Amino acid sequence: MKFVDEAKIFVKAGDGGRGCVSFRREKYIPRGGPNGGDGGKGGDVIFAATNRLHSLLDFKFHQHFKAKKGEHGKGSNKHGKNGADCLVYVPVGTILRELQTGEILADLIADGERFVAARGGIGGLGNARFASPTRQAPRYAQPGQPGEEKQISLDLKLLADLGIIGAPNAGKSTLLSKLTSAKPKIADYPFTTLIPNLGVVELEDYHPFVVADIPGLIEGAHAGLGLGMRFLRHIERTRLLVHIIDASLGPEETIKNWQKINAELSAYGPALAEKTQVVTLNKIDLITEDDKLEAIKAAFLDKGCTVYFISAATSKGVEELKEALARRLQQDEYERKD
Ligand SMILES: Nc1nc2c(ncn2[C@@H]2O[C@H](COP(=O)(O)OP(=O)(O)OP(=O)(O)O)[C@@H](O)[C@H]2O)c(=O)[nH]1
Ligand SMILES: [Mg+2]
Repeated sequence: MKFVDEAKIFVKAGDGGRGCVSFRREKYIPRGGPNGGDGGKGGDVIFAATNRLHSLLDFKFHQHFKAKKGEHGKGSNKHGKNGADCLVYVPVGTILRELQTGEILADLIADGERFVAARGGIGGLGNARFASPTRQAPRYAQPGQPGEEKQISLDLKLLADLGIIGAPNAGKSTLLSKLTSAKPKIADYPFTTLIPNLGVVELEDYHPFVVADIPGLIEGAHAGLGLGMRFLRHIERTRLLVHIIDASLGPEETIKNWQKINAELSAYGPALAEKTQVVTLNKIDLITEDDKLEAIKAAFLDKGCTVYFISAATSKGVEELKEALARRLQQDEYERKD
């Protein structure tokens, strides 16, 4: 599947229909009054956010969106029909900006949320509207107004409650597959995940929450190494991060890896560096001596950090972690409401 998170498009709302100039012509009524109807309103271009889309891929192939024109007014006081709106579906999490100025027009964050990006022109009035005692046969009507047009940039930042970060091959996707019903690609080589994966955690007694698994980070990502930091934008809006580290490498390596990734997050900016992290040490099935685990735990405690131990492969510790994450997110929700 291709993943696209940026696009540029052009939108044009429908022009309003022209008002009509017309007069009643009937037998035995030699000089009928004006009866030109009004033009219809042009359609709007409306963006609608949907949970069914997760990428802006469609916009690579389709960049022009036009709503229909309003119909012109007709004789016998018939008004033109309004032009149909043009509905453009985008994934939840899409930010719309005016291309030239960069000004944010809308940030669609809820399923079903809508935004009118370009308004259709109103229809012109027909000559019937201009009749007055002194001007009984007006020979003019209004033109319709043009529909708005804009160049818009679309910028997708996925919305997830929880982001899973870590080095390549640490087990991020395996954890996602154990926490949710998502089926991401899992393999024993770095950069298996090339695009973000999303899943939903459903636990009794807790609100469901969305988890995002992104491609692995490596030292130098801020300078463009590996897949770089291109995908970090998709966890910018999370409330909590799970930082997963392969613990089978021993205490020193584990701490070092953790710090390297944190340095990359800091290079990206404070938004991610300051997010709360749940440090999760994975692959404990590969560690046979208990004292090794203790040493790792102590090393992290030394840094002021409590850790979770899991084996994403065997599921050991995964249920406990899942519940802890659900609890923290719920707590965070309550604190926000206070
Ligand atoms: N022994 C063991 N292997 C694991 C565990 N978790 C994941 N693995 C293996 O580690 C390899 C990498 O797992 P992934 O889940 O693809 O890792 P990732 O962090 O998503 O990797 P990228 O997408 O490349 O960044 C796979 O071969 C997994 O089967 C674990 O708890 N124990
Ligand atoms: Mg992966």
